[in-house]
Amino acid sequence: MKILENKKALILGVANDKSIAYGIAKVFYENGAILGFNYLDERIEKRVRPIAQEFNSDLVVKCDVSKDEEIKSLFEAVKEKWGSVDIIVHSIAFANKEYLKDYYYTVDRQSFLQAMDISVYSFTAIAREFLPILNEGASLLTLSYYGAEKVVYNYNVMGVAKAALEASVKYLARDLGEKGIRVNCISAGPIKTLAAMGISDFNEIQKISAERAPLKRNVTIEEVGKAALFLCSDLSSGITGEILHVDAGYNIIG
Ligand code: N5H
Repeated sequence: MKILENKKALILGVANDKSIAYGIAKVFYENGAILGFNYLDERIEKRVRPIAQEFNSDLVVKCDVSKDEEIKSLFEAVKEKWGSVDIIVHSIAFANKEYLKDYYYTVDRQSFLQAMDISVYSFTAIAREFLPILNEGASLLTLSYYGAEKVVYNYNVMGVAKAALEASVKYLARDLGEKGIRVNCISAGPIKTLAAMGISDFNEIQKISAERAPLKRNVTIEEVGKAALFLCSDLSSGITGEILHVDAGYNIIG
């Protein structure tokens, strides 16, 4: 019997096979999970459909998490197909690229709210929407980054958003604990994903992280996937509200 045998896992935020969500999906699939995916628009759909096929999934639904009605229609599609859910992975974030450089304070109201809406509020909105069909022992997982805890140059509004996301993990863990639902977060080291592409100095940040980290390297999406397997399975039944660093140890260095 595999660790996630017969568990229904909704994976939100696969953009391509470099995505952290892809690494998580792969490990979950290898461990027996039944998978479902979302996509933002037609451009992403073209990449997600073949990935869903690779993992034998027939649940692929359009969902732009900034729209209440699309969260609702995702819920309806999942309810219709599966009836209930065991795992939801939220690997979604967005911030206007304009403000991922220079000074944090330059951010305008609209860009601040958009980063908070897509990167923070969506996790809470999804938790609430899916609550009626979450099985006893269900797990919710989201992704963060060290810039939530300490100032990382250029991370700016995303750092503020991730700090709020990590706080919401703890509040959700309290809210849903009495229902036997766990809520956790992985704080991953820098990984070259589509979202990270085009970010100025990304290669430099990866280089510095690898030099400073105890393991002297960066982490892979498969390693994040393995930690996600732990946090979303019975192996971690006593853990909730946790922010688990999967960063080759980078965060412990002063
Ligand atoms: C210190 C750093 C580097 C600077 C900041 C990077 C922030 C990245 C996160 C956000 C989510 C990136 C983002 O929204 C980019 C968009 O403005 C433009 N890109 C897109 O629209 C692409 C096509 C789509 C796929 O992106 C999204 N988001 O939908 C942090 C790095 C060292 C670590 C890192 C990269 C952290 C992180 O949060 O991802």
